[in-house]
Amino acid sequence: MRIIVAGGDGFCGWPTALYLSNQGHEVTIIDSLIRRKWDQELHSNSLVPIASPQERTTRWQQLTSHRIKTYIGDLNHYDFLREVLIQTRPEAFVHFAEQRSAPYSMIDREHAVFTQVNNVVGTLNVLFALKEIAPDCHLIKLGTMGEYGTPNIDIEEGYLKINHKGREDILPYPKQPGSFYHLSKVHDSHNIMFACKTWGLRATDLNQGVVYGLHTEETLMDPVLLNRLDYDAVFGTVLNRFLIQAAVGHDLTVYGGGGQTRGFLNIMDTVRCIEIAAANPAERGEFRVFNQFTEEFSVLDLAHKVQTVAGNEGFDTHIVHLENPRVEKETHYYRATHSKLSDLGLVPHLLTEQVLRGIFLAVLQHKHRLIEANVLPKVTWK
Ligand code: NAD
Ligand code: USQ
Repeated sequence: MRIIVAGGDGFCGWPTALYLSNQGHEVTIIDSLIRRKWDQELHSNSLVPIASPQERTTRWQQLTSHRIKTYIGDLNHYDFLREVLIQTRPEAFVHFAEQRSAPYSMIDREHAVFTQVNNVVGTLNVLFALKEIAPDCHLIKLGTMGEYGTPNIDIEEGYLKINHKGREDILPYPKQPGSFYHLSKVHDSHNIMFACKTWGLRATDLNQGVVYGLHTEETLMDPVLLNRLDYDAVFGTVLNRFLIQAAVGHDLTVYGGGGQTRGFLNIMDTVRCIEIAAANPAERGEFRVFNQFTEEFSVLDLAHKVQTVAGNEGFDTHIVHLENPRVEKETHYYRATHSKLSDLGLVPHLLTEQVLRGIFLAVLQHKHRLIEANVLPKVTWK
Protein backbone atom coordinates (compact mmCIF):
# COMPACT_ATOMS: atom_id res chain seq x y z
CA MET A 1 0.00 0.00 0.00
CA ARG A 2 1.21 3.58 -0.66
CA ILE A 3 1.07 5.27 2.74
CA ILE A 4 1.89 8.83 3.74
CA VAL A 5 2.98 9.29 7.36
CA ALA A 6 2.58 12.98 8.19
CA GLY A 7 4.52 13.80 11.36
CA GLY A 8 6.88 10.94 10.50
CA ASP A 9 9.83 12.56 12.28
CA GLY A 10 8.02 12.54 15.65
CA PHE A 11 7.77 10.21 18.62
CA CYS A 12 4.87 8.13 17.25
CA GLY A 13 5.40 8.85 13.55
CA TRP A 14 8.99 7.69 13.15
CA PRO A 15 8.52 4.18 14.59
CA THR A 16 5.25 3.91 12.63
CA ALA A 17 6.98 4.82 9.35
CA LEU A 18 9.68 2.19 10.01
CA TYR A 19 7.18 -0.48 11.02
CA LEU A 20 4.96 0.05 7.96
CA SER A 21 8.01 0.15 5.70
CA ASN A 22 9.23 -3.13 7.20
CA GLN A 23 5.83 -4.69 6.46
CA GLY A 24 6.47 -3.92 2.78
CA HIS A 25 4.40 -0.75 2.40
CA GLU A 26 5.63 2.13 0.26
CA VAL A 27 6.05 4.80 2.95
CA THR A 28 6.43 8.54 2.41
CA ILE A 29 7.07 10.91 5.32
CA ILE A 30 5.86 14.50 5.49
CA ASP A 31 7.23 16.60 8.36
CA SER A 32 8.04 20.28 8.86
CA LEU A 33 10.59 19.37 11.60
CA ILE A 34 8.93 21.98 13.80
CA ARG A 35 9.09 19.62 16.80
CA ARG A 36 12.89 19.90 16.73
CA LYS A 37 12.49 23.71 16.79
CA TRP A 38 10.22 23.57 19.84
CA ASP A 39 13.11 21.89 21.69
CA GLN A 40 15.18 24.98 20.92
CA GLU A 41 12.39 27.33 21.99
CA LEU A 42 11.98 25.49 25.30
CA HIS A 43 15.74 24.98 25.83
CA SER A 44 14.98 21.28 26.00
CA ASN A 45 16.05 18.12 24.20
CA SER A 46 15.13 14.54 23.52
CA LEU A 47 16.65 12.35 26.25
CA VAL A 48 17.77 9.98 23.50
CA PRO A 49 19.96 11.66 20.85
CA ILE A 50 18.23 11.58 17.47
CA ALA A 51 19.77 11.61 14.01
CA SER A 52 18.68 13.96 11.21
CA PRO A 53 15.79 12.78 9.00
CA GLN A 54 18.19 12.19 6.13
CA GLU A 55 20.60 10.12 8.24
CA ARG A 56 17.67 8.12 9.54
CA THR A 57 16.19 7.16 6.18
CA THR A 58 19.60 6.55 4.57
CA ARG A 59 20.52 4.15 7.36
CA TRP A 60 17.14 2.43 7.07
CA GLN A 61 17.67 1.85 3.36
CA GLN A 62 21.22 0.52 3.97
CA LEU A 63 19.90 -1.93 6.56
CA THR A 64 16.70 -3.12 4.91
CA SER A 65 16.78 -1.98 1.25
CA HIS A 66 13.45 -0.29 1.94
CA ARG A 67 13.23 3.29 0.76
CA ILE A 68 11.31 5.91 2.75
CA LYS A 69 10.88 9.13 0.82
CA THR A 70 10.75 12.31 2.93
CA TYR A 71 9.17 15.64 2.10
CA ILE A 72 10.14 18.42 4.51
CA GLY A 73 7.24 20.87 4.62
CA ASP A 74 4.22 22.16 6.49
CA LEU A 75 0.66 20.86 6.12
CA ASN A 76 -0.41 24.48 6.46
CA HIS A 77 1.16 25.16 3.04
CA TYR A 78 -1.53 23.87 0.74
CA ASP A 79 0.46 23.99 -2.50
CA PHE A 80 3.20 21.88 -0.92
CA LEU A 81 0.71 19.33 0.39
CA ARG A 82 -1.12 19.17 -2.93
CA GLU A 83 2.13 18.50 -4.77
CA VAL A 84 3.11 15.68 -2.38
CA LEU A 85 -0.27 14.03 -2.91
CA ILE A 86 0.00 14.36 -6.69
CA GLN A 87 3.44 12.74 -6.64
CA THR A 88 2.53 10.04 -4.09
CA ARG A 89 -1.10 9.10 -4.88
CA PRO A 90 -1.55 7.65 -1.37
CA GLU A 91 -3.99 4.88 -0.50
CA ALA A 92 -3.71 5.75 3.22
CA PHE A 93 -2.78 9.07 4.84
CA VAL A 94 -1.67 8.69 8.47
CA HIS A 95 -1.89 12.09 10.16
CA PHE A 96 0.30 12.56 13.25
CA ALA A 97 1.49 16.07 12.26
CA GLU A 98 0.15 18.33 14.98
CA GLN A 99 1.28 20.31 18.02
CA ARG A 100 0.49 17.68 20.64
CA SER A 101 1.37 19.14 24.02
CA ALA A 102 -1.42 20.34 26.31
CA PRO A 103 0.96 22.52 28.40
CA TYR A 104 2.48 24.08 25.24
CA SER A 105 -1.01 25.12 24.14
CA MET A 106 -1.64 26.72 27.55
CA ILE A 107 1.55 28.87 27.72
CA ASP A 108 -0.18 32.04 26.51
CA ARG A 109 -2.47 33.42 23.81
CA GLU A 110 0.15 33.03 21.06
CA HIS A 111 0.75 29.36 21.83
CA ALA A 112 -2.98 28.61 22.07
CA VAL A 113 -3.64 30.33 18.73
CA PHE A 114 -0.63 28.67 17.12
CA THR A 115 -1.73 25.21 18.32
CA GLN A 116 -5.25 25.56 17.01
CA VAL A 117 -4.23 27.12 13.68
CA ASN A 118 -1.47 24.56 13.11
CA ASN A 119 -3.70 21.62 13.95
CA VAL A 120 -7.10 22.69 12.63
CA VAL A 121 -5.89 24.36 9.43
CA GLY A 122 -3.38 21.57 8.76
CA THR A 123 -6.16 18.99 8.99
CA LEU A 124 -8.53 21.11 6.88
CA ASN A 125 -5.83 21.28 4.20
CA VAL A 126 -5.46 17.50 4.33
CA LEU A 127 -9.22 17.13 3.86
CA PHE A 128 -9.30 19.50 0.88
CA ALA A 129 -6.21 17.89 -0.67
CA LEU A 130 -7.71 14.40 -0.34
CA LYS A 131 -10.99 15.60 -1.86
CA GLU A 132 -9.15 17.17 -4.78
CA ILE A 133 -6.43 14.62 -5.47
CA ALA A 134 -7.04 11.31 -3.70
CA PRO A 135 -10.74 11.03 -2.73
CA ASP A 136 -10.52 7.26 -2.24
CA CYS A 137 -7.55 7.51 0.16
CA HIS A 138 -8.21 6.45 3.77
CA LEU A 139 -7.43 9.20 6.28
CA ILE A 140 -6.11 7.73 9.54
CA LYS A 141 -6.12 10.64 11.93
CA LEU A 142 -4.60 10.71 15.40
CA GLY A 143 -7.13 12.06 17.84
CA THR A 144 -6.96 11.73 21.59
CA MET A 145 -8.88 10.10 24.44
CA GLY A 146 -8.73 13.57 26.02
CA GLU A 147 -11.44 14.70 23.59
CA TYR A 148 -13.98 13.02 25.88
CA GLY A 149 -12.67 14.43 29.16
CA THR A 150 -13.72 12.59 32.30
CA PRO A 151 -17.54 12.22 32.24
CA ASN A 152 -19.36 10.45 35.06
CA ILE A 153 -20.61 7.74 32.66
CA ASP A 154 -18.83 5.13 30.51
CA ILE A 155 -17.03 6.54 27.45
CA GLU A 156 -18.06 4.88 24.16
CA GLU A 157 -16.08 4.65 20.93
CA GLY A 158 -17.03 7.88 19.24
CA TYR A 159 -20.81 7.62 19.33
CA LEU A 160 -23.53 7.40 21.98
CA LYS A 161 -27.07 6.06 21.61
CA ILE A 162 -29.42 8.68 23.04
CA ASN A 163 -33.08 8.48 23.98
CA HIS A 164 -34.55 11.95 24.17
CA LYS A 165 -38.23 12.76 24.65
CA GLY A 166 -39.28 9.43 23.23
CA ARG A 167 -37.00 9.54 20.17
CA GLU A 168 -33.69 7.77 19.63
CA ASP A 169 -30.50 8.63 17.73
CA ILE A 170 -26.82 7.70 17.61
CA LEU A 171 -24.84 10.91 18.07
CA PRO A 172 -21.19 11.89 18.49
CA TYR A 173 -20.14 11.26 22.10
CA PRO A 174 -20.11 14.57 24.08
CA LYS A 175 -16.68 16.23 24.22
CA GLN A 176 -15.22 17.93 27.31
CA PRO A 177 -11.54 18.44 26.51
CA GLY A 178 -9.13 19.86 29.08
CA SER A 179 -6.74 22.14 27.14
CA PHE A 180 -6.59 24.24 23.97
CA TYR A 181 -4.58 21.38 22.47
CA HIS A 182 -7.22 18.78 23.30
CA LEU A 183 -9.85 21.20 21.95
CA SER A 184 -8.00 21.35 18.63
CA LYS A 185 -8.53 17.59 18.30
CA VAL A 186 -12.27 18.02 18.88
CA HIS A 187 -12.40 20.68 16.16
CA ASP A 188 -10.52 18.31 13.83
CA SER A 189 -12.96 15.50 14.55
CA HIS A 190 -15.92 17.69 13.65
CA ASN A 191 -14.28 18.86 10.42
CA ILE A 192 -13.37 15.31 9.39
CA MET A 193 -16.86 13.99 10.17
CA PHE A 194 -18.36 16.78 8.06
CA ALA A 195 -15.98 16.06 5.15
CA CYS A 196 -16.85 12.35 5.21
CA LYS A 197 -20.57 13.07 5.25
CA THR A 198 -20.44 15.82 2.65
CA TRP A 199 -17.75 14.71 0.21
CA GLY A 200 -17.76 10.96 0.77
CA LEU A 201 -14.20 10.81 2.12
CA ARG A 202 -13.28 7.84 4.33
CA ALA A 203 -11.65 8.39 7.73
CA THR A 204 -10.72 6.72 10.98
CA ASP A 205 -10.24 8.92 14.03
CA LEU A 206 -7.93 7.13 16.46
CA ASN A 207 -8.60 8.51 19.92
CA GLN A 208 -5.27 7.53 21.36
CA GLY A 209 -4.47 7.42 25.07
CA VAL A 210 -1.13 8.42 26.60
CA VAL A 211 1.74 6.58 24.89
CA TYR A 212 4.70 5.19 26.88
CA GLY A 213 7.97 3.48 25.98
CA LEU A 214 10.34 4.48 23.21
CA HIS A 215 11.74 1.46 21.39
CA THR A 216 10.19 -0.75 18.74
CA GLU A 217 11.86 -3.66 16.97
CA GLU A 218 12.79 -1.36 14.10
CA THR A 219 14.15 1.61 16.08
CA LEU A 220 16.41 -0.81 17.96
CA MET A 221 18.06 -2.03 14.77
CA ASP A 222 20.68 0.74 14.82
CA PRO A 223 21.57 3.77 17.01
CA VAL A 224 20.82 6.08 14.06
CA LEU A 225 17.23 4.81 14.08
CA LEU A 226 16.56 5.54 17.77
CA ASN A 227 13.32 7.31 18.66
CA ARG A 228 13.00 10.65 20.45
CA LEU A 229 12.06 10.59 24.14
CA ASP A 230 10.55 13.59 25.91
CA TYR A 231 10.94 14.11 29.65
CA ASP A 232 10.36 17.85 30.09
CA ALA A 233 7.22 19.19 31.77
CA VAL A 234 5.89 20.53 28.45
CA PHE A 235 6.25 17.56 26.08
CA GLY A 236 7.10 14.64 28.38
CA THR A 237 4.12 12.39 29.09
CA VAL A 238 3.47 11.12 32.56
CA LEU A 239 4.73 7.53 32.64
CA ASN A 240 7.86 8.23 30.59
CA ARG A 241 8.50 11.25 32.83
CA PHE A 242 8.23 9.15 36.00
CA LEU A 243 10.65 6.52 34.65
CA ILE A 244 13.15 9.19 33.68
CA GLN A 245 12.73 11.03 36.99
CA ALA A 246 13.43 7.78 38.85
CA ALA A 247 16.53 7.21 36.71
CA VAL A 248 18.06 10.59 37.61
CA GLY A 249 17.07 10.45 41.29
CA HIS A 250 14.33 13.10 41.00
CA ASP A 251 11.12 12.78 43.03
CA LEU A 252 8.16 11.53 40.97
CA THR A 253 6.01 14.59 40.23
CA VAL A 254 2.39 13.59 40.85
CA TYR A 255 0.17 16.61 40.14
CA GLY A 256 -2.32 17.03 42.98
CA GLY A 257 -3.93 13.92 44.45
CA GLY A 258 -2.93 11.68 41.51
CA GLY A 259 -6.37 10.10 41.08
CA GLN A 260 -6.42 11.38 37.47
CA THR A 261 -7.11 8.26 35.41
CA ARG A 262 -6.30 7.91 31.71
CA GLY A 263 -5.99 5.24 29.02
CA PHE A 264 -2.40 4.16 28.21
CA LEU A 265 -0.65 2.14 25.54
CA ASN A 266 2.84 1.03 24.60
CA ILE A 267 4.45 2.66 21.53
CA MET A 268 4.72 -0.89 20.13
CA ASP A 269 0.92 -1.00 20.10
CA THR A 270 0.63 2.45 18.47
CA VAL A 271 2.43 1.22 15.36
CA ARG A 272 0.31 -1.94 15.19
CA CYS A 273 -2.95 0.00 15.62
CA ILE A 274 -2.06 2.13 12.60
CA GLU A 275 -1.36 -1.00 10.57
CA ILE A 276 -4.71 -2.49 11.64
CA ALA A 277 -6.57 0.68 10.69
CA ALA A 278 -4.84 0.80 7.30
CA ALA A 279 -5.56 -2.86 6.57
CA ASN A 280 -9.26 -2.38 7.42
CA PRO A 281 -10.21 0.95 5.83
CA ALA A 282 -13.38 2.87 6.62
CA GLU A 283 -16.05 2.85 3.91
CA ARG A 284 -16.47 5.83 1.59
CA GLY A 285 -18.48 8.44 3.51
CA GLU A 286 -17.77 6.76 6.85
CA PHE A 287 -16.26 8.61 9.83
CA ARG A 288 -15.13 5.82 12.11
CA VAL A 289 -13.82 6.28 15.65
CA PHE A 290 -11.60 3.81 17.54
CA ASN A 291 -10.45 4.32 21.13
CA GLN A 292 -6.75 3.48 20.94
CA PHE A 293 -5.43 2.43 24.34
CA THR A 294 -5.01 -0.87 26.11
CA GLU A 295 -5.18 -0.23 29.89
CA GLU A 296 -6.36 2.42 32.37
CA PHE A 297 -4.23 3.68 35.25
CA SER A 298 -4.33 6.56 37.68
CA VAL A 299 -1.29 8.78 37.87
CA LEU A 300 -0.65 7.61 41.43
CA ASP A 301 -0.86 3.93 40.36
CA LEU A 302 1.87 4.64 37.83
CA ALA A 303 4.07 6.44 40.35
CA HIS A 304 3.86 3.42 42.68
CA LYS A 305 4.68 1.00 39.86
CA VAL A 306 7.73 3.04 38.86
CA GLN A 307 8.82 3.33 42.49
CA THR A 308 8.71 -0.47 42.81
CA VAL A 309 10.60 -1.17 39.59
CA ALA A 310 13.25 1.46 40.33
CA GLY A 311 13.52 0.11 43.90
CA ASN A 312 14.25 -3.38 42.56
CA GLU A 313 17.14 -1.86 40.60
CA GLY A 314 18.52 -0.23 43.75
CA PHE A 315 17.09 3.27 43.22
CA ASP A 316 15.45 4.88 46.25
CA THR A 317 12.58 6.84 44.69
CA HIS A 318 10.15 9.20 46.41
CA ILE A 319 6.73 10.40 45.28
CA VAL A 320 5.76 14.07 45.76
CA HIS A 321 2.35 15.61 45.31
CA LEU A 322 2.88 18.98 43.60
CA GLU A 323 0.21 21.62 43.46
CA ASN A 324 -1.60 20.72 40.23
CA PRO A 325 -0.63 23.20 37.48
CA ARG A 326 -3.64 22.05 35.45
CA VAL A 327 -7.36 22.44 35.95
CA GLU A 328 -8.65 18.85 35.93
CA LYS A 329 -10.57 16.44 38.15
CA GLU A 330 -8.25 14.58 40.52
CA THR A 331 -10.89 12.09 41.69
CA HIS A 332 -13.38 10.85 39.13
CA TYR A 333 -15.13 7.92 37.48
CA TYR A 334 -13.34 6.55 34.41
CA ARG A 335 -14.31 3.64 32.23
CA ALA A 336 -13.81 3.77 28.47
CA THR A 337 -14.73 1.20 25.84
CA HIS A 338 -11.83 0.09 23.64
CA SER A 339 -12.86 -3.04 21.80
CA LYS A 340 -12.79 -2.10 18.12
CA LEU A 341 -9.02 -2.45 17.61
CA SER A 342 -8.94 -5.69 19.63
CA ASP A 343 -11.79 -7.04 17.49
CA LEU A 344 -9.62 -6.33 14.44
CA GLY A 345 -6.66 -8.25 15.90
CA LEU A 346 -4.72 -6.00 18.30
CA VAL A 347 -2.88 -8.12 20.89
CA PRO A 348 -1.71 -5.60 23.48
CA HIS A 349 1.70 -5.29 25.09
CA LEU A 350 0.59 -4.80 28.69
CA LEU A 351 2.37 -2.80 31.37
CA THR A 352 4.15 -5.53 33.32
CA GLU A 353 7.04 -4.98 35.72
CA GLN A 354 9.29 -6.50 33.07
CA VAL A 355 8.16 -3.93 30.49
CA LEU A 356 8.66 -1.08 32.96
CA ARG A 357 12.10 -2.40 33.83
CA GLY A 358 13.03 -2.57 30.13
CA ILE A 359 12.12 1.10 29.59
CA PHE A 360 13.84 2.07 32.85
CA LEU A 361 17.09 0.37 31.79
CA ALA A 362 16.90 1.98 28.34
CA VAL A 363 16.44 5.40 29.94
CA LEU A 364 19.40 4.91 32.28
CA GLN A 365 21.76 4.82 29.29
CA HIS A 366 20.90 8.40 28.36
CA LYS A 367 20.21 9.99 31.74
CA HIS A 368 23.28 12.24 31.53
CA ARG A 369 21.51 14.22 28.79
CA LEU A 370 18.68 15.39 31.04
CA ILE A 371 18.50 19.13 31.68
CA GLU A 372 17.28 19.38 35.26
CA ALA A 373 15.62 22.81 34.80
CA ASN A 374 13.07 21.23 32.46
CA VAL A 375 11.67 18.70 34.89
CA LEU A 376 9.34 20.73 37.12
CA PRO A 377 6.19 22.20 35.53
CA LYS A 378 6.12 25.96 34.92
CA VAL A 379 3.06 26.31 32.69
CA THR A 380 -0.20 26.68 34.60
CA TRP A 381 -3.76 26.52 33.28
CA LYS A 382 -4.82 29.69 35.12
P1 NAD B 1 5.55 14.66 18.11
O1 NAD B 1 5.49 16.11 18.44
O2 NAD B 1 6.70 13.86 18.59
O3 NAD B 1 5.45 14.47 16.52
C1 NAD B 1 4.63 15.27 15.71
C2 NAD B 1 5.39 15.54 14.43
O4 NAD B 1 4.56 16.34 13.57
C3 NAD B 1 6.68 16.32 14.67
O5 NAD B 1 7.77 15.67 14.05
C4 NAD B 1 6.41 17.69 14.06
O6 NAD B 1 7.58 18.28 13.50
C5 NAD B 1 5.35 17.39 13.01
N1 NAD B 1 4.43 18.51 12.73
C6 NAD B 1 3.70 19.23 13.60
N2 NAD B 1 2.96 20.15 12.95
C7 NAD B 1 3.22 19.98 11.62
C8 NAD B 1 2.74 20.61 10.45
N3 NAD B 1 1.87 21.63 10.49
N4 NAD B 1 3.21 20.18 9.25
C9 NAD B 1 4.11 19.17 9.17
N5 NAD B 1 4.61 18.54 10.27
C10 NAD B 1 4.15 18.95 11.48
O7 NAD B 1 4.17 14.03 18.62
P2 NAD B 1 3.80 12.49 18.85
O8 NAD B 1 3.93 12.20 20.29
O9 NAD B 1 4.47 11.66 17.85
O10 NAD B 1 2.25 12.53 18.53
C11 NAD B 1 1.79 12.30 17.20
C12 NAD B 1 0.28 12.45 17.14
O11 NAD B 1 -0.32 11.52 18.01
C13 NAD B 1 -0.21 13.83 17.54
O12 NAD B 1 -1.25 14.21 16.68
C14 NAD B 1 -0.73 13.62 18.94
O13 NAD B 1 -1.76 14.51 19.22
C15 NAD B 1 -1.21 12.19 18.91
N6 NAD B 1 -1.14 11.55 20.23
C16 NAD B 1 0.06 11.42 20.87
C17 NAD B 1 0.10 10.82 22.13
C18 NAD B 1 1.36 10.66 22.92
O14 NAD B 1 1.29 10.22 24.08
N7 NAD B 1 2.53 10.98 22.37
C19 NAD B 1 -1.09 10.35 22.70
C20 NAD B 1 -2.29 10.50 22.00
C21 NAD B 1 -2.31 11.11 20.77
N1 USQ C 1 0.74 14.38 35.23
C1 USQ C 1 1.28 14.30 36.51
N2 USQ C 1 2.62 14.50 36.65
C2 USQ C 1 3.44 14.78 35.59
C3 USQ C 1 2.88 14.85 34.30
C4 USQ C 1 1.53 14.65 34.15
O1 USQ C 1 0.58 14.04 37.49
O2 USQ C 1 4.64 14.95 35.81
C5 USQ C 1 -0.71 14.13 35.04
C6 USQ C 1 -1.45 15.26 34.33
O3 USQ C 1 -1.87 16.24 35.24
C7 USQ C 1 -2.60 14.48 33.68
C8 USQ C 1 -2.00 13.12 33.38
O4 USQ C 1 -0.83 13.02 34.18
O5 USQ C 1 -3.63 14.30 34.59
C9 USQ C 1 -1.60 12.92 31.92
O6 USQ C 1 -0.73 13.97 31.53
P1 USQ C 1 0.26 13.79 30.29
O7 USQ C 1 1.09 15.02 30.18
O8 USQ C 1 0.93 12.49 30.35
O9 USQ C 1 -0.79 13.67 29.08
P2 USQ C 1 -1.70 14.73 28.34
O10 USQ C 1 -1.40 16.13 28.72
O11 USQ C 1 -3.11 14.28 28.45
O12 USQ C 1 -1.21 14.59 26.84
C10 USQ C 1 -0.63 13.39 26.31
C11 USQ C 1 -0.04 13.73 24.96
C12 USQ C 1 -1.17 14.17 24.04
C13 USQ C 1 -2.25 13.12 23.99
C14 USQ C 1 -2.74 12.74 25.38
C15 USQ C 1 -3.64 11.52 25.37
O13 USQ C 1 0.94 14.76 25.08
O14 USQ C 1 -0.65 14.41 22.74
O15 USQ C 1 -3.33 13.57 23.24
O16 USQ C 1 -1.60 12.37 26.20
S1 USQ C 1 -4.95 11.65 26.53
O17 USQ C 1 -4.36 11.93 27.86
O18 USQ C 1 -5.64 10.41 26.51
O19 USQ C 1 -5.75 12.77 26.12
